[in-house]
Amino acid sequence: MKIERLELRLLKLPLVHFFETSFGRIYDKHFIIVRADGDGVSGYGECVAEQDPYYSAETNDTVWHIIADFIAPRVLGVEFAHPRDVFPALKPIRGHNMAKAAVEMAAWDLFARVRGEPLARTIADGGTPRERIASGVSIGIQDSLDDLAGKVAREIAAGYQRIKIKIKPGWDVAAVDMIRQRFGAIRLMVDANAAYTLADADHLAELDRYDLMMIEQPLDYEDIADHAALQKRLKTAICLDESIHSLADAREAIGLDACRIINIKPGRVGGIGESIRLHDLCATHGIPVWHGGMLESGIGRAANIHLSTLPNFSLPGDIAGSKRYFDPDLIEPPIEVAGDGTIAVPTGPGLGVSIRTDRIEQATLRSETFELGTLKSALPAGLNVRT
Ligand code: OSB
Ligand code: MG
Repeated sequence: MKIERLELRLLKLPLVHFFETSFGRIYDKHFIIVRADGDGVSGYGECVAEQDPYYSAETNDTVWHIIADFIAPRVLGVEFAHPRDVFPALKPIRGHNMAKAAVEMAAWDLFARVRGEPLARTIADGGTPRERIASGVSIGIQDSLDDLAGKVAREIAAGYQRIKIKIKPGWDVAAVDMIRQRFGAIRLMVDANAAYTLADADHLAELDRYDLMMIEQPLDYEDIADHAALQKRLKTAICLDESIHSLADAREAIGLDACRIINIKPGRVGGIGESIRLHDLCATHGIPVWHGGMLESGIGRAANIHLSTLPNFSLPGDIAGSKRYFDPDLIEPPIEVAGDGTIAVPTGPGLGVSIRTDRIEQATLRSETFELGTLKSALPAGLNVRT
């Protein structure tokens, strides 16, 4: 497989409903779509970086810079035997996992389309991918507990297999208590997006009364040691999201019992290849994983569905139906959740969904293409591509 041309687009799409985490509230999603052309077909990648460096250090602007100046020169015209080789080829570039993952995802889609098989089959690598995945929802912080109750009621009625709510200091125990009182023994979890410190351990331990599936990323986004100390004081399982940037982080966290569950987001760890390796590592250690979400359009959402077909994705993911996020979505047909809270894995080649290029065009704020020979910024003079 060879990528002959890369196109970057920065898109702005309005969200159906604002989304609020402990970082703040967004009404529109700004994100980058990558198109990789080669062998007469196109593969698509979606970047999960946001406008602000709040969930992670990367932003759309850093992604653009790193792809244009460092990733494009290392992948254009290079023969890859398999897309799993793309991330290792980018090793000289430190960090910037979301930028790497966006290009790598386009390479996986391209490769699977050239083979004429759905991405799930390429990912399964000889195994048999599941045909449907279990779907959960992530409900943002609301203006009132009544608003929250309304959202929970709607998502349960839609069939979702578990409810996750975002928490932060001042919006935590009372919200969980209200949900347990009104909705009983549903599968429930919370995500703090790093909003607490170890000094809040006693307060967080109040959540132990509510039989939560897990508490996601209570402490700092790079911390592992304090999570290990907190896990000792909680009955509820800790799940790490932000703190796991690599397999090495996961090995450390598992070794220290800093978490009992891991949320996998390809953008956070550098792509689908690294996600498969992380999934396998967790399986070896008896750590269940689930697929996280970053409010993706249907393009990124489809890739997440394909990856979630691996066996150790044994808990419902943050992969919900398109209509909760964008209406219309960038794909046709939209991703839909069945009454039993499952989503069918698309069966066409690659991502298996048809991409509405007209809607991409309409949402585009900025675009640029990169081709061998016409690279605006080749590697800085004197800097060799290390292989
Ligand atoms: O922490 O999982 C998170 C969205 C943006 C940034 C971080 C997170 C989230 C979500 C949304 O929880 C999940 C979704 O896509 O529905
Ligand atoms: Mg999270």
